[in-house]
Amino acid sequence: MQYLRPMALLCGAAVTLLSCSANNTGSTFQTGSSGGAGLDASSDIVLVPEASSSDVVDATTDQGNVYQHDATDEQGDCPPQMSQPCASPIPDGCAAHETCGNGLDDDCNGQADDGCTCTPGAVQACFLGPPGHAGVGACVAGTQTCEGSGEFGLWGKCVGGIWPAEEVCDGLDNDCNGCADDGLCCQPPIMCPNSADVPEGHPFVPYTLDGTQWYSGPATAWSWKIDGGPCDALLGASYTVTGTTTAKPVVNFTLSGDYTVTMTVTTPTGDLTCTFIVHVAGPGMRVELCWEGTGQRDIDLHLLRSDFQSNWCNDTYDCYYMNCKASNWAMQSWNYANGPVAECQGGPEGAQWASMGYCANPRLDIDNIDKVGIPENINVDAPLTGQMFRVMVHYYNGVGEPHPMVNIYCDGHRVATYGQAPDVVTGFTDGGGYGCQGSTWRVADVKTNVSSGSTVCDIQAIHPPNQSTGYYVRDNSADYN
Ligand SMILES: [Ca+2]
Ligand SMILES: [Ca+2]
Ligand SMILES: [Ca+2]
Ligand SMILES: [Ca+2]
Repeated sequence: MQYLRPMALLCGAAVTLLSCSANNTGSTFQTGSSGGAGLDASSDIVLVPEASSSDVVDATTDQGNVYQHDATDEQGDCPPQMSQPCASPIPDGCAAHETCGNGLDDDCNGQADDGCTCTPGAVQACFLGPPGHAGVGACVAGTQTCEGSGEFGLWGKCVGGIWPAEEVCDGLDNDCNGCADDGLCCQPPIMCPNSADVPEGHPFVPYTLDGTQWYSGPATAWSWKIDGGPCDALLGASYTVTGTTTAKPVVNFTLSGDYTVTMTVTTPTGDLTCTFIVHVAGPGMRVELCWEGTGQRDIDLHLLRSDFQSNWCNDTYDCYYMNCKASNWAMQSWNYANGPVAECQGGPEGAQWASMGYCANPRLDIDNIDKVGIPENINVDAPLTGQMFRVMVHYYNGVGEPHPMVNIYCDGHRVATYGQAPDVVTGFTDGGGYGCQGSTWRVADVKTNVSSGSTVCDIQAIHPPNQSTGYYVRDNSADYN
């Protein structure tokens, strides 16, 4: 049950502060525009997650039989043993009503946890398909972010996963009914990988995608497409790839998260495609910042251990561009163990960390001053349990009003996102420069809970004083608060 594990982790992490389920009464929102379509709970419509109303009608037939008919129609001489239907397909498990807080589309209307309230900025694992098929076969959970500017929001679109699809001849269980290539008459020309079997990636560690593991026949061309997380959408791409037209491209990921990889190999008899997820996980807690106008605007990420109660831009306690890089390391010790050099030697200051012999903890891995399409991120590889950290974003230099976005990861899972459209930060207008002058955005407090080597986080957004909603943007203040 690869799907359930991260779900439990995220809910466990969020339950105290992010209100994973505690506030999901949903009563105010159950008549939302997208919910309550009155669909037959036993229909298979979510096999096409973004189904339009016309798709709904088409999909009410039994999918398993549809595939079987397709296969036999195409290949009349198919040996019976090669076109066997799934003996006991996993039931869809659709229910009459949505259940809040589980990230599933219980009522199979094409939206997970629709009508459920949540705390804006919270991120949870989700699945767009019949709940019974979550985590089965090729299916992989995605994530959804809680949207809204009020005290409570609604879950946004579930993205980044792999949903049930029509069964194709590729060695995988594409429709996630428990049987691979069921109902088809085929000898798979390609053996696509299950995402669960794809090795995990790590930031700054070159990652080779080897297409020959999955296709060994004649090929005239290869192409690869990679879709990443929220910052990739804003920046274009936070990773670099070499060899995208070869069988073995090498990816250098800089951020944590789930990356959807689509491989297409052109063969003499047509194109073959595999789609799978590469999970890239940095250890501990990671905070990433991205913004529009990289290259022209310099925006900086700051992280303070809350118990220090230091001002921002304090060169001893605040981890930021001034003191938290290999080239200028001058931090007061946070009493955390250093990380192995492999965790940072592939980064921008990798050679300098390598010469020091370790990756400091915390550290600013990427300080983007004037480069286009590069994020900024701070890592705490091995935080202590019960400790609190405050995240701040400072507009150092530039003109205009950028809309910065912050993502927080714990154990490689994105658990909070602030500033993503439609909930952008406003009033961040003053590129004020040195000493934390100009616009500053106090983003969130993150409390780390560490046990048995795993980190879960309780995260609380910071609002303006005496308010329970909104982003807290200040001007010309380096105060902790
Ligand atoms: Ca639903
Ligand atoms: Ca649900
Ligand atoms: Ca199947
Ligand atoms: Ca298949």
